[in-house]
Amino acid sequence: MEQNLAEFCRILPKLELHAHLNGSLSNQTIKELHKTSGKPSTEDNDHWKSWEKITNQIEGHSLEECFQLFNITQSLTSHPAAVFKATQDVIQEFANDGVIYLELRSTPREVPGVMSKLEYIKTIAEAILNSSCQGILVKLIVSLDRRQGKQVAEENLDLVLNVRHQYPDIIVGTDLSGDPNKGNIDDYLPVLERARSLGLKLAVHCAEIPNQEEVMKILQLKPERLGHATCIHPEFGGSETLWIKLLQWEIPVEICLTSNVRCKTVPSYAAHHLERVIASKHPMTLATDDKGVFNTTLSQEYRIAAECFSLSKEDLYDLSLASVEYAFCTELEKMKMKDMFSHWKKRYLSL
Ligand code: 6MZ
Repeated sequence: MEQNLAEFCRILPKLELHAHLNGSLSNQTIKELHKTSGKPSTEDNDHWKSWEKITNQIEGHSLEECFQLFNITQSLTSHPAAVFKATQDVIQEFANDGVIYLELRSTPREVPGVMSKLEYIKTIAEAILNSSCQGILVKLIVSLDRRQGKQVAEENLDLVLNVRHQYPDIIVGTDLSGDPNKGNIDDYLPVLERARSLGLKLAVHCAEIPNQEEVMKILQLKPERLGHATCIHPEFGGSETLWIKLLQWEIPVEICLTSNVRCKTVPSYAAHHLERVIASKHPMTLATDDKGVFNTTLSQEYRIAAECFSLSKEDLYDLSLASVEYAFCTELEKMKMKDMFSHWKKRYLSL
């Protein structure tokens, strides 16, 4: 059964390990949330206009502009019903794109008088638990925002620890994210260590922009996964020492091609650090980061990787299958996914 590349990438079972909830909202979800938001329409319209204008810019935008876009979607997921709907819509959209395993991440957020941080996290977990979407397993990673300071990070971790026992199969890890130009990594290393000591897996945004000292500290933490890992190789603003450490410690990297190109942290797809990662056979997974903001899908990321780095369909299959090892789920869940991959291979890839 021969498919064209785009269709092959869509039906290929895939794992999405790096997706921020509020960056992943589709235009459809945003429109629907708008309609029911009940906010003064002028404010809503302004948000909507700048959203459409910026996400449609093919040539991309700066990291700073990206971070303004998150404020727009976050203004719509400002009460529990909207958070619930947003979560379920995102799950459905990933499933429609052939994603069989999704780790959604989101930063606890409160809206005074409307929603506490605890309600925010619980609402996402409930939306996952009650999703009627078939064929996709979903987990939650709670993000710590590097713009918010160490006290908020500690408070957010306490919150996670309080609520985790209610959702032991869903809340699996912690992420450090947020504008890489802001914050000091030293403030967050102790809280990440504490999260790990209490059984949470760590996914840490790393080297989205050059910062050799910070990157070394994150590598030394040895998180389970690194987000982006852009400026680690010496040709990408890192250094030989950092690159060697990354390879030596075999920390899997979450590669977000379109996100990096559109935020201009890499010059183009062809000049993306994925080439170095592939050449070194370093563990990695492809991810969307913010599929709404960057107007992409996971299957599109697979297709772009195949076209830019001459990957065959077998390579794409192997790449997707390898992601199972890096997922924050149980060994039994991994076994079931591997089983499902081998059935799929027999059907679609047997030569
Ligand atoms: C760093 C990012 C990011 O948490 O409200 N976020 N952090 N680098 C990126 N690369 C572009 N993309 C998204 O989702 C939005 C939040 O995710 C983080 C930012 O903190 C952003 O505010 P949630 O669901």
